[in-house]
Amino acid sequence: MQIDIEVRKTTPYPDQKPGTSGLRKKTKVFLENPNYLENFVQSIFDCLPDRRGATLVLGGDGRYFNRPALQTIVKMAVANGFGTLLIGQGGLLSTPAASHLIRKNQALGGIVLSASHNPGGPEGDFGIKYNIDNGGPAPARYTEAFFRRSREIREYRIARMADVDLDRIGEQVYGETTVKVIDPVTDYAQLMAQLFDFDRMRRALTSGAVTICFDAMHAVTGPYAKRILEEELGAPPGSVINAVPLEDFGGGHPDPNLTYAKTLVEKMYGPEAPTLGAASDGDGDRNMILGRGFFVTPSDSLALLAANAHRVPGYRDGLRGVARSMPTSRAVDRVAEALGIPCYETPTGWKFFGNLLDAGKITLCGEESFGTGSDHVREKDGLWAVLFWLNIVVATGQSVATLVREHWRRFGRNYYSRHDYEAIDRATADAIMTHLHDRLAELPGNRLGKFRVVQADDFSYTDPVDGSVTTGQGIRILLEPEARLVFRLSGTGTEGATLRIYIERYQPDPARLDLDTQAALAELIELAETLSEVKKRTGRSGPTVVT
Ligand code: VG1
Ligand code: CO
Repeated sequence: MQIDIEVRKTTPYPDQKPGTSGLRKKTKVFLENPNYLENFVQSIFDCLPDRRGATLVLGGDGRYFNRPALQTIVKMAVANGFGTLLIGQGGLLSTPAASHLIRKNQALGGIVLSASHNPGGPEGDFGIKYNIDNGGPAPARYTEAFFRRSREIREYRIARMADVDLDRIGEQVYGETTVKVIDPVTDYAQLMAQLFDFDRMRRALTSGAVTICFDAMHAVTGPYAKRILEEELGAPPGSVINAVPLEDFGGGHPDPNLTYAKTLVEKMYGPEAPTLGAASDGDGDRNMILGRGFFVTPSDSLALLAANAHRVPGYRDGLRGVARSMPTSRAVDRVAEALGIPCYETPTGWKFFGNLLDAGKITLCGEESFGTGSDHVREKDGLWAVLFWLNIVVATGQSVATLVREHWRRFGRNYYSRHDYEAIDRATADAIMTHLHDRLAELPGNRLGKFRVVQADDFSYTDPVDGSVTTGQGIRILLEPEARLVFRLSGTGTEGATLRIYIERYQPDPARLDLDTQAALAELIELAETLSEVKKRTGRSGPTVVT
């Protein structure tokens, strides 16, 4: 079939700068600005000289505008000479599944449509991110090139063709391009079966020795969790809740935390709580882990997975190393020390783990923002983390709470909390960061309450693999006795600016492992507020979100 290619004129936008995880904007920005999507997609394609004949993976989290946006991208990919397009049925692919498909099919890359945990719909958010051939988020050298291109773009290419049938599995040929609609779950489920002890997990779940509740929050992980937990591992029907992906996430906020995963949290703190409770976000890369009446912080989760990895078939041979983003608590550092393996500290965002994983320097990595992953893909992976926990629970026969408490007894506990001041105005946010910056030089050696400042800096990172340097990644204040304050601005928001304050304190005393987190951190929280003048400068009485 001969396909007509149209070259259409366009005018550039000044604001298509990818943030921590792709280009994320209000859905309206995509809907109301002519060619907003087309410009960015063509900018990506223009920066990929090898695209002719190459394979591109396409999918999204199913939010509002996912389908029409995919249709446009398919037509543009055809017009730009890609050889094969692999698309998840219904336009769905979780972020980790897309990462796996890119790797498995030696694709040039992939595009995932998602604004992650941000609400969707015409009043919500939409986003687009590009992943490179290792399956991971495009590193800065790519995103900077996309941005540069987007500011000078004058035309884009699109094929004149009917919409593809996104719901029918199979191949459709358009000129030189084969469009393959595939089951979004199968390959991912196979990968999980290679990593975990499915037989043992199946026995525990079908006998009822272990029970689980997984909240898919009406986002992309529903079909994945249904297939793996209920169909393959035999968890009773209904173990996966809110399992149908909806364009508006059922009116919810697909953010797996104590505030938004309400149904699950109520269940886990109620009389009928299952052994393990878990949730994932819009695009399936985040996870929250709960035991009966017990919440596991993401930082502790990473540390515990590292300490117990030898119990899981895929990691039986041990870990080469671990990594965490700078603001993530240092709980995993202690595990690495005990295991005698390196622990790397990277800037926020999964793209910084890619080189370490590719070079075989690390096996596990994670972030405080409910993200955990390993070298099985190049993204954080929500359902993978849940299966990892399930495997550990089944292998040890211990409850989630017992596992965590024993971990604290062995390593000490890193009390940890993040306070977000969301949607403050940009100028105020910048002024707070400048003010903190100005104080960096005078702080070391000073006393702050009962702490002494041992180091204060603006975090910068030199990638140990390619030597690239990333600066301005957040203000760190390291204290003695061991504690830490971190301040940074979010790179995923779509409204004003969000200041994140991360507060951490290490507690080795076995008698003080069961305190309330906010109470245990109260003095440090106050220090952080005084130091940054956040309340005075924003006029707010406190953070909008506490995790
Ligand atoms: C946030 C988190 C960060 C995470 C990023 C993408 O970024 O803090 O750890 O990698 O979201 O997660 P920021 O810049 O707003 O702090 V997701 O699930 O949106 O892909
Ligand atoms: Co996400």
